[in-house]
Amino acid sequence: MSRVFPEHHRRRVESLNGLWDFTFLGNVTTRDVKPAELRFDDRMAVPGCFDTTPRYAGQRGLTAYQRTLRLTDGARHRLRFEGSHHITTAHLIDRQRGTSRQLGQQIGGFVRFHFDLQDLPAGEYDLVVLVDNRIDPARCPLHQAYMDWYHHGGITRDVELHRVGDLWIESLAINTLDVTAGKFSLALEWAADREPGQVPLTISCDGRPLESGNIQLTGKSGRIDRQFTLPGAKVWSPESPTLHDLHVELGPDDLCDRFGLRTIEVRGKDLLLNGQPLQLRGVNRHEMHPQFGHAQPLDLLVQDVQIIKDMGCNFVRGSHYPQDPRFLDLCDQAGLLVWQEAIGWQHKAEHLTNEYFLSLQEQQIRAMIGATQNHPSVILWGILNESESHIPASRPAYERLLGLIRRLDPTRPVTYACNHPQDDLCLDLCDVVSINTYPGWYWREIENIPQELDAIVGFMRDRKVGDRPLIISEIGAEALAGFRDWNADRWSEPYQARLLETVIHHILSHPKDYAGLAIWLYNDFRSSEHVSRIMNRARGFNNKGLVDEYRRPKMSYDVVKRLFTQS
Ligand code: ADA
Repeated sequence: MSRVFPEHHRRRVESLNGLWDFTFLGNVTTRDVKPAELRFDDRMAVPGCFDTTPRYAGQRGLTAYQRTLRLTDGARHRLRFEGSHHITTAHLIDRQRGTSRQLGQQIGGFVRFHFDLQDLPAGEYDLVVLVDNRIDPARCPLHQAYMDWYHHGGITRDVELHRVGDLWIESLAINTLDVTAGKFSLALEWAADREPGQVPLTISCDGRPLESGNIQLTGKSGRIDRQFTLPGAKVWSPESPTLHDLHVELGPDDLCDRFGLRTIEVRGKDLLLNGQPLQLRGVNRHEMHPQFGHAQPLDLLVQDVQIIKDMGCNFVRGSHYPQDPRFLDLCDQAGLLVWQEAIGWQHKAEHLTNEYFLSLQEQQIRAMIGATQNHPSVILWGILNESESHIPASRPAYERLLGLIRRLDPTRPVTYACNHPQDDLCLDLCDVVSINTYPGWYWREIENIPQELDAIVGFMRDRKVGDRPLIISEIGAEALAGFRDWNADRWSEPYQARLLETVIHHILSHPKDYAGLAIWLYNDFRSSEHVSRIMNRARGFNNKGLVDEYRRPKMSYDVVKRLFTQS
């Protein structure tokens, strides 16, 4: 299940998770592969990362996955992937008739995509999915070798076969209009293979009907807008994360989603949740694990949410790509606020002025918002971590991408994490200013941290964005788990704990200057194999986690917990 609850009661959905046939093809060009002639010599788990299994650990190349697909009738079906890395090309083979067709290609991981199966007779097919985890800046500039995380390969999230028929729900957006009155809006987009005419529409919330009747649908696609009030409904907040179950039935199709009644807005330097000022206390989180890579089992997600909550956090920044929708489901339930970010890391102006790169970014943003916009936990959208926003030529990219987010979802503030506040040229395009900074680690000493942080507040004034909320979106130090000695210097657990104590004291005692803090970071993770990273990263890992890669706590864990929970 790609969510923690069933999304459909009426639409037939088959999970394609399981053990697929597999072969590692290596350094082969995708277009040279004849999918119907492939020989499979291994088996692989879906979802999963083939390159975390001992046999293929650390390998890069083209791979092929195969399984049988049964279509019970000739209706339109939709093959839905929640995430696959990094270039995914799907083919459908009809061995009886000796035909093969390419269904489509997806560039970039961490987001949902689908391929539709149309005009196919009922029967048994072979689905062959070519998955390429090579770093290929020309074809897939979203995944670059220099980035500070290991780019795992494989079909990493759930795969489902949906029978969508000839009228289906494309998307559903639910937004709070009035928190106290319990008023919300719903925008449903539908599509059809032929004009549907009159069809039944039923909308219910928490099992209670809100609307039931017939609706006239004209054309082959359209949108249905509604507003409803839930009298006496409880507001969603970190302290009381009340969720509502919405179920829409339209003709033969249906869709369930959950939502929470809450608002998020910016007023001056404050971030307001349900009208109340909020100080974010949290961590950055990478979807990484030595055994599972980016493919996160549900029990790992449950553990992560438990641990993050245990530390007294109310906030998680999903660095540096969209987090698994099931993680967001768990955050919705636990009342954890989330910064959901489109993939990006230290892109140069060369990328930010490149049309292909920007069109891929747009695709990623659309997919991210489309799949995760109803999560009440998501309070911020972010883009392009630490990219060249100080170069004049980059500004149009920021205008375009932040503008797209605002058009798709005007209800949430937008931001990007900047690591050069002194000369940034795009901060005025953000609702929330977010700064990554590493005093006491990459430069100067722990004693200088308060002064360095205050300098950021000064830079914001200089750049004329001093009137907006400021989040310190990364700050931290490496600590090798288990390394403690009397010097207590850099790389040791006590050094990290002392550095974070200084940071937290300063930020929590200046709530008017800092709307939030996201410590870098929750979990240790494997960095990229690129030599520039390995030379700066002991074990080839980024060790700035409060817990190690297996989620075992370091000394800093207790410090953060004490400081985040005491006030
Ligand atoms: C940057 C970057 C992070 C990580 C961090 C570090 O701020 O955004 O992804 O690489 O530095 O550990 O140095």
